Amino acid sequence: MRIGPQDALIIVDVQNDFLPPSGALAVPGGDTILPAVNTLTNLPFGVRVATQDWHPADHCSFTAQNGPWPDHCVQGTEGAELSALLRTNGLAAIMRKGMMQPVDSYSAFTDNNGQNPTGLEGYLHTRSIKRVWVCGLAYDVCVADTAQDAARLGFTTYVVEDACASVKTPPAQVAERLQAHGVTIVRVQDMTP
Ligand code: VGL
Ligand code: ZN
Repeated sequence: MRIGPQDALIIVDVQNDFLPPSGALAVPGGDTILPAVNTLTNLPFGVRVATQDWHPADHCSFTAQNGPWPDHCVQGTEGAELSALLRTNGLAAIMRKGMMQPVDSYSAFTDNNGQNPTGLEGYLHTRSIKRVWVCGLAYDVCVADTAQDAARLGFTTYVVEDACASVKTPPAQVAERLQAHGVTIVRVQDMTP
């Protein structure tokens, strides 16, 4: 598959708090995907964007608020920064999400109740993007929801599975769910000439 001007790369939440060994919500094997993600950034995408989970300190997803996750990616902290190992030079935009205290946002496109679009859809349309390629962390949470939304919004959608790592669901199970929504699962080697 040849990548060109109508292809967008979405790099999801490659942030210190999601990376072993010291991240607050470290995704097992999350650090091992960085070379694959960096390889993808070198391909001739029309648009490359990253997302950044960016929570207020009292966010509803945190255990102190009876949410499912430990404190992570608090706005302005080191843990919320994109990994220093991620190649960011080619990124056109960094889309922050999960900023509103009462609602979480796994997808790069909207929050978890399907309200409050981030504007990424319009941005990609304005840039004539037809196909979206998603990678990053965590495969079973924010990558999956981003890919599912991209497909629902009419983009031809791919997940690059060896450039993703899951927090708990086995990758094969995530792939099955995504394929049922029209997402195609590929590997980095399928995209490099
Ligand atoms: C994520 C859990 C909580 C993710 C974000 O980036 O997949 N997971 N917040
Ligand atoms: Zn989060």
